[in-house]
Amino acid sequence: MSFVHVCICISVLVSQSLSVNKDNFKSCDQSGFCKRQRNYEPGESTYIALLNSLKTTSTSIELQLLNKKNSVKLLLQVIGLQDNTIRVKINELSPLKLRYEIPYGEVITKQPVQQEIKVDGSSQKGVTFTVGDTTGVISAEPFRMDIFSSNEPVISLNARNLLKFEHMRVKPGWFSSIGSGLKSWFSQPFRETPQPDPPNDDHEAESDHKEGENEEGKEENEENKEDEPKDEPNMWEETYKTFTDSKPNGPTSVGMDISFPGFQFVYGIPQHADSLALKTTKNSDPYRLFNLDVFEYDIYSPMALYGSVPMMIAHNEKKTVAVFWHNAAETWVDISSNVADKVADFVQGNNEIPQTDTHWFSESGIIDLFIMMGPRPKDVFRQYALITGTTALPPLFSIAYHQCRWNYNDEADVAAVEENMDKADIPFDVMWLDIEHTDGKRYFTWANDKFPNPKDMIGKLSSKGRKMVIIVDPHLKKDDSYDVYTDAKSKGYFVKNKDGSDYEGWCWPGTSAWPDFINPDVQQWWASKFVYDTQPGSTPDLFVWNDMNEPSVFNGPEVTFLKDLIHHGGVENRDVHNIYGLYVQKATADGLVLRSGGRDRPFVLTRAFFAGSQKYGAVWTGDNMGEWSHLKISIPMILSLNIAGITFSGADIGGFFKNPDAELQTRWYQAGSFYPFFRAHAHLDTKRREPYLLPEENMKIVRDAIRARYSLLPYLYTQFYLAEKDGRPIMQPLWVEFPEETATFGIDDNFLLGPALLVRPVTEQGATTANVYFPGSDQIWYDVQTYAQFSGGQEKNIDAPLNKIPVYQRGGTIIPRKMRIRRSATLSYQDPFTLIVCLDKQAKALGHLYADDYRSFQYKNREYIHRGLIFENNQLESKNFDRNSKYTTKEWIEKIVIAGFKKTPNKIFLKKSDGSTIELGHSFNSENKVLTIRKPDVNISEDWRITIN
Ligand code: NBV
Repeated sequence: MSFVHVCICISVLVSQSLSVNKDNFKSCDQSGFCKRQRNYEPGESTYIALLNSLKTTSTSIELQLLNKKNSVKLLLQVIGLQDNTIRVKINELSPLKLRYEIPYGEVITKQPVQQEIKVDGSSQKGVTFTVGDTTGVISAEPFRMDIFSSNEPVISLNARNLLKFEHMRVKPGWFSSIGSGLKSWFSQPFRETPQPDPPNDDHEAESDHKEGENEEGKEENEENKEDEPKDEPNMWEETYKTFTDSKPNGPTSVGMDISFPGFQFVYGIPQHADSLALKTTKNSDPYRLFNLDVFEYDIYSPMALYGSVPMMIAHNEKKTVAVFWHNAAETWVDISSNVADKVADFVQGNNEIPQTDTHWFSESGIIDLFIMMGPRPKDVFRQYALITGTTALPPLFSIAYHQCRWNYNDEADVAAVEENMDKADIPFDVMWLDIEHTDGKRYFTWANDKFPNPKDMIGKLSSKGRKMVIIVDPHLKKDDSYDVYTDAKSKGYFVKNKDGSDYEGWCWPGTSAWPDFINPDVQQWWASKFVYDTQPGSTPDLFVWNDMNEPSVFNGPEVTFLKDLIHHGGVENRDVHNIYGLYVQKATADGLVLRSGGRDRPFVLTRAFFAGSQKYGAVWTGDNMGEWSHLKISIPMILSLNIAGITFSGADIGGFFKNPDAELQTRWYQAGSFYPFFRAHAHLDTKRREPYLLPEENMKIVRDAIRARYSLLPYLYTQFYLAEKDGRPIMQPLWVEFPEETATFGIDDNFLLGPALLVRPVTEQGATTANVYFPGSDQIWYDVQTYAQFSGGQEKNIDAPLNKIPVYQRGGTIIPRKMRIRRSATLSYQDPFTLIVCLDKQAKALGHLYADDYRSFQYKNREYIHRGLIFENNQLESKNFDRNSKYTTKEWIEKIVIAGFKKTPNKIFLKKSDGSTIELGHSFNSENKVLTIRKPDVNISEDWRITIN
């Protein structure tokens, strides 16, 4: 198929009925290792733990595991980590070649802090240990591991005996036929791979088997070759369509079952277009994690999409635990609901409890599992954040509204859109340009005929506080007159074919090559391209969007790289496939930081991602469709990303493909105004659909939704600040705040934005009512428009005509807002705040207010304001939450609204930090019980107290 043909197909499909072409993507049956691992039924257990190999340090336990069938040994390491977390690594004891391990740096920033692990006892049956509040049991025969929280089993590894290592070996019959020179070459590790984590303090105890045992291991392999698994198709070479994967290392997959006794609900492992609660895969393929550009993706499907976070949370009314499968190769996860069989028989007897069984398998690498013991959802988020990092505090503009389209055609078009938005009085912060802004899809260039003066164009946006984002994809056009390409080529920076030549494939520019972002030098080189003098047309108000970074290759297998392509250090794409996109975004973000000399926060949107991508910017859910079902599924998709750490995420408002009607657009804007990342986008072939083009009634409703988002930016920004500290999601499933409420476990059409706002977007065509689930039987929820009160612990059908978004503030919370809506968020930096206080049943409320310069890293130098707002005993007080902060601002408080105030107040006084007291004006609405206090006029950095008599 030619490049032109690909493009024609794409545009023909855009106008026809849409659904994914499943033929372009492998099913489990078409993937050799998936089929082998999934069908693996060991019957009796294959592995035993060799208790005489037990080695311990103060923070780790090591044991050898023996495969009884082929005598190959594995090394099990159990490492205690800070904050109730355990790391379990299983690798071949004597691999023929070192298996790939993701280095510390981008996914996991640094070696996690270790914690004491105590071996409580060992017998011929196994070993018991304790880490913090957690106990664990390693049973020897058969090998399994059970983890207990408060004496209840919560996680079992290999309880179903599905641990399976396709150990490195030479093709049967081949090793004996080669000479001794080649044999000894095989005993050398052929690439640099990180070594297992050293124990904290006892280097003596470090394994004595890494070097030198390769030979022994191979002898074992050779000796036991009759016991090797029978050769199955696709073990030593695999063909899919016209593509042959040469598999130079043969079969290398790793797999293991992970059971969650007592848990019926599991969540996470984005990215899939599916419900938030993961489903059993008994009658489908497993959930697949393999970064792919899936054209017109299906919904309610376990198919892989653009990004992968192999992190799963299990939750019940008593506990929340999570696992992170730290492996960047193609991975599949099977899920089934079952009844637990006996747990570690020497610890406790038979007991039948419901459980979710999962089975994980990756094509290569090792088993490196982080077990986060919670016990509450918030603990799990913090524990996961300690490993992979948190979402970096975004600049304020980037959480405001983004206007995007493929494409805004030229400078006049950009100016017209801006003018029309202003005429319609619709705020927006960012104008986006897609691939057509370039000279022939050569990124870092401009189509000079259409964009002759990019700096002036951006300057015009800047004058209204606005920014521009342009797309920079990772495929570089093969063109000897394109300096970015020739520079990378001359430096040897492209991803290589297995024969060492530069890999070439097709993408938007035609024949292209891909910088090898796995290489830190390439990351630096790429970053340097964003420096002002280097990137043409750049200004401090120009930001970046990385698309197609799975990477998407039109003529590649499954529209991506061949698995036997070679990256830096001789690593195959097979090993690192799912982290390529993360490195693209990371290198781009580095570039934006570099260009400002480290002063300004970057903004980079990425399509492909992995665990840890949250550190580098925002993610969106790719090419969705302008259909009601896609609006609906956007909520669980973004929730799933949020609980897996990727909190700064959103979906294309309106849907990328197709032409949504006015009602769908309106409802989508209403929902999208509560996405953490809020951007409208549309395909090249769709009708223009900027919000001012909507029929007037719809336009006004959309404008109100966007303006409401702007008024909430201070709250949202505060949430991002708090989340940067503790990894909490921005958009949250209800069970995160109400972990004991079983009715919330399956809900994914209501969500919380931060802890205080309950949102139930209307996602059904023609609907004029919506079922809202108000969580918390002791809670009061206040309609954010009318302050009407609703009791928690009930589902209620609410009137939701087109102009209504069911949104409620939780009693007991205080939300800072800015009610003066300007053309852009940047213009509101100095504007005053309104505090919305919604009282709980005890007439109390709490909130945070965070402010800084909204754009730079100066907040890391203590230049911020973080106030605690506390209402109790009819007093509202602002306290400094951080004595170390030292920021001054002109922002002040212009109004305070207190909802749920029971009696008519008499007098209201404000006491300031200088000791002065003044009386404040107020009004009280006895019908909806809302007290409005006017003009306290206090600077937000001050201490103050308001007393209501
Ligand atoms: O760059 C063009 C599009 C972009 O608008 C979209 O958001 C990306 O997800 N891109 C995909 C490539 C073409 C898709 C058909």
